[in-house]
Amino acid sequence: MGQSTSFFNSTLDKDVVMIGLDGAGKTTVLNKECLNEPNKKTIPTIGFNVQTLKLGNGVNLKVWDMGGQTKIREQWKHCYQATDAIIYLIDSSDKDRLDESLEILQSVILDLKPSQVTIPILLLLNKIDLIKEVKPIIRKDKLNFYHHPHLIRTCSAIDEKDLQIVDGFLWLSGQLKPEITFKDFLLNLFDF
Ligand SMILES: Nc1nc2c(ncn2[C@@H]2O[C@H](COP(=O)(O)OP(=O)(O)OP(=O)(O)O)[C@@H](O)[C@H]2O)c(=O)[nH]1
Ligand SMILES: [Mg+2]
Repeated sequence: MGQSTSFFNSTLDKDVVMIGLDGAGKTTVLNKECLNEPNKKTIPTIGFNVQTLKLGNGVNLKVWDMGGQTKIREQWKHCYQATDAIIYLIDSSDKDRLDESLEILQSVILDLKPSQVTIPILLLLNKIDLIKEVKPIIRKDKLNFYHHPHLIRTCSAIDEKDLQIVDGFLWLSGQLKPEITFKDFLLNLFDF
């Protein structure tokens, strides 16, 4: 009995790489969700920051916040080709770089390893507080997620009341939690 409790209560650690163009708000998201400090001042990330988010639902997300400046983007590949999930941030108020940002996301999706064909992707359209009129900015012909489960959310990382981001993180953790099959249940019950 004790064993089955620990079997079903065991916590998984999963890697999540957070990428997007410089200034999209990645570090602000990390500060908001992992440190509970949405208003903490940020500086451009050189390299990466990492924090573990414990959601209390059996999956701990180790979130790798990568710098988005052009030079640093060369380093993304080493991380996204080894990750369990991707969070991609877009600054929705930066209309001039929207196409560039979508093209980069598309190239990342196409560059994932065959073993990653179904890793989940959370697309956060950030800085929604700076937009007067919320219109759909992602056209289906501009972005193909192929077989990746994906969720698109609009959000504001500086807004303490914004629940869209945590909702996205919960969705990711749900995607990363293995389904417990009846066979697993029986094997655990009889201690195989
Ligand atoms: N108005 C508004 N500003 C935001 C939001 N999210 C982030 N910012 C601001 O945008 C600026 C850049 O945010 P960062 O979190 O440093 O961006 P980043 O994606 O980590 O940038 P790099 O580290 O250079 O890749 C900061 O001044 C943030 O306060 C948001 O939702 N709304
Ligand atoms: Mg940063």
